[in-house]
Amino acid sequence: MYTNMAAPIMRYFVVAALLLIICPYSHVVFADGQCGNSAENAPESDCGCKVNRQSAQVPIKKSQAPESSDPSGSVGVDAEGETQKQDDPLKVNDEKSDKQNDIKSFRTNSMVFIPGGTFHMGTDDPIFVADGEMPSRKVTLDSFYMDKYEVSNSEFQRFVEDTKYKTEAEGFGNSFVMESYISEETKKKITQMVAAAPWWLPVDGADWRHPEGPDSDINERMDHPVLHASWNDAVAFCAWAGKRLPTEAEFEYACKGGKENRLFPWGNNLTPKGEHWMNIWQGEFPKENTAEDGYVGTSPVTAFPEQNKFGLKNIIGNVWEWTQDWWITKHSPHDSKNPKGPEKGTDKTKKGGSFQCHKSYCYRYRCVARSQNTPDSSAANLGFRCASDKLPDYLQAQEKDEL
Ligand SMILES: [Ca+2]
Ligand SMILES: [Ca+2]
Repeated sequence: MYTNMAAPIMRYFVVAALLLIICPYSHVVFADGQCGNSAENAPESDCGCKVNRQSAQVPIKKSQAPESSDPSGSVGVDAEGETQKQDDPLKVNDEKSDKQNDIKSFRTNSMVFIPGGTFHMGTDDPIFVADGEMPSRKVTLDSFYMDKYEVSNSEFQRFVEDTKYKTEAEGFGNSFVMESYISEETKKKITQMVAAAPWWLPVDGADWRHPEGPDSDINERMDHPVLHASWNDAVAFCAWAGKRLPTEAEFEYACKGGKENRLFPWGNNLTPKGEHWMNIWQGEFPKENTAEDGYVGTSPVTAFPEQNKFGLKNIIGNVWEWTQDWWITKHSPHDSKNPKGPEKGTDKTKKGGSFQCHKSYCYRYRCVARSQNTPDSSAANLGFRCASDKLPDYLQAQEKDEL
């Protein structure tokens, strides 16, 4: 997995050179290709946009060893406002176990109907030019169905139990986790870091059952999104479920919910009615995660209000979501119908941003925002949901039962 290092290293040099051209007046050159003056005092970070299996990895020198004093992600409040212990950032209180056990069998595989139509994909007012957020172009889509929720651990467990599927992260033996979410014990065993994104660490034994490494589990997070699923894993899950991944155009159309020139699925107000409608990062990134939205890490896929008229939850925020499309940043301005992206490529496109996104750094919890990873990559902030041309038979039967 760490072979063929020359090409990725060259890619970073080329990207860095381009950024110096693109961002000549910026104080900050972001590792993931974004320009911005607003974060000039912040260290580089990118929500994992460039954490790929092919990324150049270098040994950690003693002086580069992850700091144990970084409090980000280690203190916060959960949805009920309970303070969490600093030494165990993601563990919920024991009294919640009964409730959590109840949701182990809770299904979150329902789909919503997205009526076809024409919309403007992308924007002529991009925040991140290098990401290819522009231009605004007219796209027409047929009707389709979209999962109402991100795929949960509970749903993914059903798939694994049924098929004995082994994820790519399990095969490789590691996956990427942001440093502040990793226990001190696990950090001590990490010997490599990603040259271009040192706050992301390849953790041995991190996989969908162990999101922060071998000493973590999902027992109390069965209704949270599955993490560490590669694009290939996501494709396999959706096929098992009688579905497929959404195209990028479908994802963005579903996200925009019929609104034009708006940042978020519901409009431009970050906190509509004074409430948090998505799981992102509050506080000073990356030093402090105040979790004003209720969550230091991921939230249940059912959390927060429906984000637009289609009834979708967490279509932005919580975890990044894979789409079908290969990544490209130069888009045709011409009208298109049911676009599926380029024929081939090296990276797949992901949408929606994650709980690790903050405006000062990864302002990508917007419908037009986009990023990419290689299809074998996986991380602790990356998940997916499925789409479908038709409602699968078992969901049709389920709908009839509910009538
Ligand atoms: Ca949050
Ligand atoms: Ca999401």
